[in-house]
Amino acid sequence: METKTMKPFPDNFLWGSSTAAFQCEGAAHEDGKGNSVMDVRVQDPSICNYEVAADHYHHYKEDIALMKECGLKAYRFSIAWTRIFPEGNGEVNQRGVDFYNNVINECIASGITPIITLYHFEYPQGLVEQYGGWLDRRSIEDYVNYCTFCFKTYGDRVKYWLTVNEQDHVNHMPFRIGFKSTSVLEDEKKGYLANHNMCVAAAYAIKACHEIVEGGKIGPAVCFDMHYPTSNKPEDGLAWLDSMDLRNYYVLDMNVKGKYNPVFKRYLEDRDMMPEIHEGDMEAMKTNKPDFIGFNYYASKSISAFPADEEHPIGDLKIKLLPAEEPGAYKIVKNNNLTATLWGWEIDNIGLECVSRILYDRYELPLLITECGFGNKETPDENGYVEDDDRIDYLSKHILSVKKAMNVGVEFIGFCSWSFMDIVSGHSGFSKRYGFVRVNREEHDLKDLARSKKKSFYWYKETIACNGENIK
Ligand code: BGP
Repeated sequence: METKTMKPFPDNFLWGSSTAAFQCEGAAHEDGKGNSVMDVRVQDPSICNYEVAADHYHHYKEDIALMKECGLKAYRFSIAWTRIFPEGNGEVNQRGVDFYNNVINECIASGITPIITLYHFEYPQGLVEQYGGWLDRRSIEDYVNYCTFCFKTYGDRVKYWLTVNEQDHVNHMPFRIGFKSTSVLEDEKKGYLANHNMCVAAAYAIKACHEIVEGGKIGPAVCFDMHYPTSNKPEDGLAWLDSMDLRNYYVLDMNVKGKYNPVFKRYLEDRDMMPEIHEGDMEAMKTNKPDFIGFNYYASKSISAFPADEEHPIGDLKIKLLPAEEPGAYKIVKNNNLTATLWGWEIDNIGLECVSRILYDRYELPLLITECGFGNKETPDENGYVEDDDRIDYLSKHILSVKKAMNVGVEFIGFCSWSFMDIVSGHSGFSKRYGFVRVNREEHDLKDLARSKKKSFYWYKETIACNGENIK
């Protein structure tokens, strides 16, 4: 809806930026850190691993000084669980504890609100080896113990917490849960068991946060792409409803409403993937709701009907990374109305406005955008300067969509871009860059890891300084 006037961003809006430990820290085997599933992941040799990353572990002071110079109000980062508990449980590693104390203190001294993700893909390999990790109920207790330790140790200074990053993506990627893929159907079944255990664990972590952290606020950080029906054919509309239930709502419905939405439940039962629900599980979710919804937004998807037939029977999941199409449910098709990044992610800021309204309507909780950004290949000039106009264009349009959603009543806590400096991409190594700050390294050549400000750094600084007045 258009309005004659536009509401400004509130004064306490958290202008932020994000990273994740395994993608930025490096020092993968330093100071007592244990292995996570990301460390032992078998990598495509053409892209870099996480050993050095952006070397934030050794550059954190410099990086936070740059955040201060940019005027960031918030820095969202994750704790690498295995720096604190190298095996996932048991002995605490004090050097890991100290590192995050230093990062938090540096943020606070710089006037930056820390927002901590407790679990961003880096599941302890030790727990996988001890009992199969998320596939076992013991994972619930170990996660809650780890979170409780973090709340007690850092909760005097950290008031914003995120339970699990992109749970949907973890569920569908066996390597992120720590098991070897067998058949897609078996993988999916395990993924939904892990999903259930994660939801129970998150509920008890929320409880612990509320009990331990004075004034603490905690929520999930889901991935929530906008989905549209490809056409006005009723079949596409129905497929869109299915994709929203099966891919977008199911985690949040468990987190916020304490229930399996009916379509998701029927889907799991019909495909023989329904996990066992123990007494008290759903009650724990229902009574320990998040305080806000954190979500990552990058792109939208166009959804078409995909009726099952002899050639494509129900359950014929062919796509291994993420089941992007499933006979009898839906498929994802190219949206000819949108342009895309070099990696095919369709750029759609209006989708962010739609998602914001959908989430706020359905869950009635304030929103925090935990990731939003533009990945690109970049060539700097001789001073390390990058003219990343595409990134500025992407971000200013997406922030405008936040402003428009806010203008019609959606409540936001803040906006965290992905990512503050260049870090290792989740799937595409160091050649896919997202930062406001360039890190001087290539895929396999570490160079000097020097930091240099890109054009977008100055643009974000100006945006924060005028509290988004320049976003029109
Ligand atoms: C999200 C993850 C991030 C980050 C981002 C960009 O899914 O939470 O960790 O990687 O996507 O993805 P990529 O790095 O693959 O471009």
